[in-house]
Amino acid sequence: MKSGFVSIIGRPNVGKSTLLNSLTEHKIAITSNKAGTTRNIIQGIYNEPDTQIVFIDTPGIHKPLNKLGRILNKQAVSLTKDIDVILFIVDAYEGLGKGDNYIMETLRGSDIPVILVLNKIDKLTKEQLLGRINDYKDVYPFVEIVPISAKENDNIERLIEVIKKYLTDNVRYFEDDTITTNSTKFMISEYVREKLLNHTEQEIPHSITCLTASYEELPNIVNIVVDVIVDRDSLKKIVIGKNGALLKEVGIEARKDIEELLGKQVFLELYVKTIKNWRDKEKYLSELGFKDFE
Ligand SMILES: Nc1nc2c(ncn2[C@@H]2O[C@H](COP(=O)(O)OP(=O)(O)OP(=O)(O)O)[C@@H](O)[C@H]2O)c(=O)[nH]1
Ligand SMILES: [Mg+2]
Repeated sequence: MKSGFVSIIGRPNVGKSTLLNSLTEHKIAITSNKAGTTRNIIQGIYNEPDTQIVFIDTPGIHKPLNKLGRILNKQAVSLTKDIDVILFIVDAYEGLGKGDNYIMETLRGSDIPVILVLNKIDKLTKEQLLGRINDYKDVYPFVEIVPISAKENDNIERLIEVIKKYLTDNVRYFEDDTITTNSTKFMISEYVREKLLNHTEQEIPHSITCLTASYEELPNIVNIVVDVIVDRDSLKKIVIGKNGALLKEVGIEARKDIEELLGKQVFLELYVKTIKNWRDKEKYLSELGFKDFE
């Protein structure tokens, strides 16, 4: 038996959450083409008869603009400690830049093995990929370099084999059928937020947060209410859409994912509410589950 904790860190939008889902073969974390999608620590568990790996997806490390951003950075950086291996994931298409250098600076001095994961190789030629490996290989003492495409499931099995070499425990932490430690209520609110991210542009997605307000399981159906919280009244109209069209579409799409998760029919209601500047208010941040731990 081999087991251990592995954290996935990197700049926003490099594909950390896509990788978590691909490693675990479940939709545990939501993903989108907008930087700043993940806002919480998300654990996904990989099980094999003789191996258990707890993968920890983190918010992208970036220059914080508000209190929420500072909390997210702190959470992500805290997960570079007390774990067995770090997967430092980069966007191989974009290549090495300030953001990656900043993260490597925070890793420097740590004795935890760091595996460089070059993602999005589906967008590169072989020659370009070799060039990228050269750019990164000497800037940090990576224990391994593994090119992958998280989206196309390319080289994921190889990545798991490489990770196994660095696992140090020999206990099974969770039952075999546990896929995440995040609560069902949290996952439901995230699925709704993912659909809203897909249907909104620019600053709007970042101004939205979701909270499962009620969850009632009946024999044949689960009744669920999710509050969609925006940080100013003017956004309410946009999120609801013309004659409620946007919210309706979000509801239909989210319900499909939730039904798949629960394996049951779902009745989903969405309510849009305003909490002014929630991203800067300690009180709401902690109510919404964003804890500033030190
Ligand atoms: N072409 C390509 N796109 C990818 C790949 N992996 C992820 N993406 C896309 O990159 C975007 C960001 O993916 P996420 O998984 O949400 O990125 P993240 O690093 O978790 O982002 P944050 O949570 O914002 O830090 C999405 O549009 C993904 O579909 C890949 O291997 N190839
Ligand atoms: Mg993410």
